[in-house]
Amino acid sequence: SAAATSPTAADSGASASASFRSTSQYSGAGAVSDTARVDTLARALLGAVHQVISEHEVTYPEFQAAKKWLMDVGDGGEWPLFLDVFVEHAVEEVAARTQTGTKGTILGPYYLPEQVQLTSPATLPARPDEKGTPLLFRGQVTDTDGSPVPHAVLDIWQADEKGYYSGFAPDIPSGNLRGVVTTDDQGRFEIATIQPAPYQVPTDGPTGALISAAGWHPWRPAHLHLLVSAEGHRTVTTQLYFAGGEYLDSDVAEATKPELILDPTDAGNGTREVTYDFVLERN
Ligand code: MBD
Ligand code: FE
Repeated sequence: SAAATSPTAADSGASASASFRSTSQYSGAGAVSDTARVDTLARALLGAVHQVISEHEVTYPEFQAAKKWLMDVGDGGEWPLFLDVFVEHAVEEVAARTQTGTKGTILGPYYLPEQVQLTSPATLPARPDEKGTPLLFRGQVTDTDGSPVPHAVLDIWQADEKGYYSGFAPDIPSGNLRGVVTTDDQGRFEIATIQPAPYQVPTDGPTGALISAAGWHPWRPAHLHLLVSAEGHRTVTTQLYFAGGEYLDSDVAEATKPELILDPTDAGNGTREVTYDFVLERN
């Protein structure tokens, strides 16, 4: 039934929080050790909050409601979800100022390390009855000079045909629609998977409550997540979207970029296929 397979906000929030805490490569506390920097950022952030309160004449009931909401986000384990949906894109845009090659975008809360290692041509792990349009995704990884990057690695993860991620929803086997694919000696890859559905922020938790109270929509367009890496190259964290898909122009996470839109064609047998090449900067 739908009730049995829909992840609750509390379940996916708790899983995303546990995942973030255990993935030290993305949660390095070492980033914040400079007193002057902390002073600058904490002052600026609090100043921005004070400015909003003053400008919009925030009342005591509104302040107390905000306090309760912030506590609920923590209790529900939704900080990774909330911050990746509403804040990460701004951090990524700053990082992008000094990056060339394939455009990056946000990592999001649903990355899991140490997934099954595959060699191109690869098929992502899927249930025997996995729903969704088959998708053949192929391309080549080169460096910014156009030279192939041999044995580059594509760490890929995606939602299923209902918009749910393995590891964050009940009833989906762990590792489903996740894999770490090594390209051939010319950087070429071919990955068989299915087209994901759009992702909906859980509506039963505090993040969903804010979205609904503000009259926004809770959707991200359908996307594939990728970490593309190779020895001696900067890792690209990105997502690929689908031309013509819903919510492309109104992503709640503001993480789409025109360069990241796939336009698969019909391969004739109900399968869709698309080529997308990645460009990595050398370190
Ligand atoms: C997602 O699937 C996602 O990619 C992001 C960035 C935030 C929430 C859910
Ligand atoms: Fe996602």
